[in-house]
Amino acid sequence: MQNEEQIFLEKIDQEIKIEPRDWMPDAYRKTLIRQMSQHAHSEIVGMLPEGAWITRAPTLKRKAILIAKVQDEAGHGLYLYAGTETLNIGREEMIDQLLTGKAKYSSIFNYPTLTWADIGAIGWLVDGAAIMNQVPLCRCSFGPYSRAMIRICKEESFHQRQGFDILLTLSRGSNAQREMAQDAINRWWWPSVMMFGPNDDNSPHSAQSMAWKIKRFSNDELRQKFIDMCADQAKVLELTLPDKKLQWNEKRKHYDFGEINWHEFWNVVNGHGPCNKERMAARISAHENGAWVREAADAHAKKRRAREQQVA
Ligand code: BYC
Repeated sequence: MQNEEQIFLEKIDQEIKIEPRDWMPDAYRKTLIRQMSQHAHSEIVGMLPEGAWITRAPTLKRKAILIAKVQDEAGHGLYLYAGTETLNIGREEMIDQLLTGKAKYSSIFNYPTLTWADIGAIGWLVDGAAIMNQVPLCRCSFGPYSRAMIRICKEESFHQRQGFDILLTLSRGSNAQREMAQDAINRWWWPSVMMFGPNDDNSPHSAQSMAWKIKRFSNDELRQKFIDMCADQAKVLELTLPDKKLQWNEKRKHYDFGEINWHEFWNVVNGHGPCNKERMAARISAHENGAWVREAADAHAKKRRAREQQVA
């Protein structure tokens, strides 16, 4: 084994972070670029379904909270793009990969937000799933990713609390509000369970990513933790999860659950979900309408560089 590779593996073994200037195998770099950029894209596309409710939030307080949450997601996208850039890929290339459909973003953001209760369900379930997946990423072997995740997770836990609070308020409200909350949970439950990705047997990247300590738990391990957490929290909400097979298994000390519809999952991942086209069209339009901002920022940077050169 080459010396550089040996040093890299020893660092992984001893939980020493890999930093951008350290030697790393090309496949490690590529895996991180893939996962981190897809994660960044998910944060940015994830602003769309919730952003649609900013103008329709039921109170001023709920509106202010939702605006803050959506802004947090923009911030998460930016830390993650900046972290990915340390791996030697430019922001423009990453954005191009998203807009041309070469890079993925999370399947969950291809579902519509039909009622205000969906904002509660997204906060409770989608942010809940995100936290379950992302807290272990704070211990990821790549320094910039792990550090970005520490801040992101702090904000995500506030997001989950606000979602739970919306659902609790609706659940304790009128019959119509309670029904709206239940309907949102019915629609968001299975897509949230799918967010963790394919079963371990069908996850081509998991084994290597776990060996490199990028991922700390497998897709199925995280999915099980999420289901266990939600099954208990649903009791507090006095609402139900739409799975007749959901049942505590005393032997496994986990909840058993029903079959996941993998056909639906892959259909959404491959671009045929209810909102894939709408989401991409919104991002393409935002990118085109933002061209003048990029041009102005470039012109400003060029002017500043020229001034600095004159002074030097
Ligand atoms: N959607 O071998 P696998 C958030 C793809 S939360 C679409 O298991 P890996 C937010 C996968 O990319 C959401 N595609 O892959 C929350 C791969 O395809 P490629 C974002 C999926 O990478 C609230 C193929 O299936 N979070 O941001 O080891 C508000 C095989 O999968 C999905 C993250 O990205 C999916 N659900 O594991 C706002 C967390 N699942 O790349 C925002 C970081 C799998 O070969 N990412 N695929 O073409 C991860 O932890 C991992 O990348 C995954 C997948 C667990 C998602």
